[in-house]
Amino acid sequence: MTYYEIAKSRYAALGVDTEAALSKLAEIPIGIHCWQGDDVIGFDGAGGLSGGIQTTGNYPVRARTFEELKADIRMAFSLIPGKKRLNLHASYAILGEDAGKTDRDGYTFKHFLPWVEFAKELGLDGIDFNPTFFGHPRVKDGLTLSSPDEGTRTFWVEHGRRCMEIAAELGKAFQKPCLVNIWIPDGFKDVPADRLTPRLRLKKSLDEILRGYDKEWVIPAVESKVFGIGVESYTVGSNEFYQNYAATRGICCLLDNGHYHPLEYVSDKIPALLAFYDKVALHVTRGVRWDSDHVVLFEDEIKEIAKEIVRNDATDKVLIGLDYFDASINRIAAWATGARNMQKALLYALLLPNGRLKTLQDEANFTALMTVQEECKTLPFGAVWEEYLSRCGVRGADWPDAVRAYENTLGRN
Ligand code: RNT
Ligand code: ZN
Repeated sequence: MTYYEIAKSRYAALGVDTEAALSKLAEIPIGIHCWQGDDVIGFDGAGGLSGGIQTTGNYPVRARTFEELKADIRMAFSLIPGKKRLNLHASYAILGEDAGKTDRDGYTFKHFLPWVEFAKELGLDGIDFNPTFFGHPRVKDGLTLSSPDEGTRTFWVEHGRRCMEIAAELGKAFQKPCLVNIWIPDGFKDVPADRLTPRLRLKKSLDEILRGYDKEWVIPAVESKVFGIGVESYTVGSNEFYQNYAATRGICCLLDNGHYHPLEYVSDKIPALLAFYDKVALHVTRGVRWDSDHVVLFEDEIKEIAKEIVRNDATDKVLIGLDYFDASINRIAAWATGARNMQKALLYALLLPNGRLKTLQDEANFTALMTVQEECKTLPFGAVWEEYLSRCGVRGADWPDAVRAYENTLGRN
């Protein structure tokens, strides 16, 4: 018997079908963020990061051009099993002859066509999209959609509207709806005098962005945040603001697990939102003491998040995307580690006797609920994971060797 066959029978004894788990896993798309490859810098030359998000580290060989980023994505994706989507920020526009002439309020689908071609070449499931409301000179006094300066506010509204149009085309190009996530950096470092008016302006701006969007191909989402570096005292787009906004406008909430107080868990928020929303979007990250965007590891909270997706039968309701950026290590290894861990967590959840565990809870058999869950932790999960990688044609534990070999061929610095 092979390692996998032994595992299969071990799981079968618990009533878990490993084959069903493997087929299900292969169907769950993961949105992989383009911005891990270049420290969230982008191509539109608008400037470095600003507004409460920060990349730390200066590991060499980051991708500096479209060609370099494509090569790195190709390499990273070859190490990631399963169904993949590419998550793009508007700042990765390929402006060509429009460079220096067209600003973010003038971007159109043509500036993203080279990305569509690339995603098709890689056989991806689709592209998700994000307006980029940061790292740009038109961010005025730290504000965008909530700015009291009407010229600034309308510039960013127009950017948002353009992005909705681009997203509709992206959706059509892949015949899969495109998730458009709105995150803005707006907030104040110190105690504000007025917490309401900026929120009213944000509400108005969002309404303007959402006016007449293509409901068939675009899934709009709003992402809240508790605080950012330099924006510690007040965040315009807070959790309560966006949850109410999304609920009243029939759009989606995006939960980033780095964006809450350390003892608030996104795994618990997923089922709370599933009770009211048809779809919930995620940014899976790992915050170390703050929203530090460390690489996702195979740790408890990511397992818990995956369990909430799987056992609530919500694999087509929860839109999974990754959002981390570590510039202190090889960026391809960062991409591959986090994306593989998301897949691992989903497989781990798919291999639990979820029906039986729910029954134990309903029967108030809390002793068995605890002991069965504990026993599951030492089942031969690794054998099923390795089987998955080999069926997907993706390298196993020696994958970092491939990254090192690739890195040695680059000669970028
Ligand atoms: C920032 C948000 C946001 C960004 C990306 C680049 O705190 O998490 O989602 O990380 O859009
Ligand atoms: Zn995020």
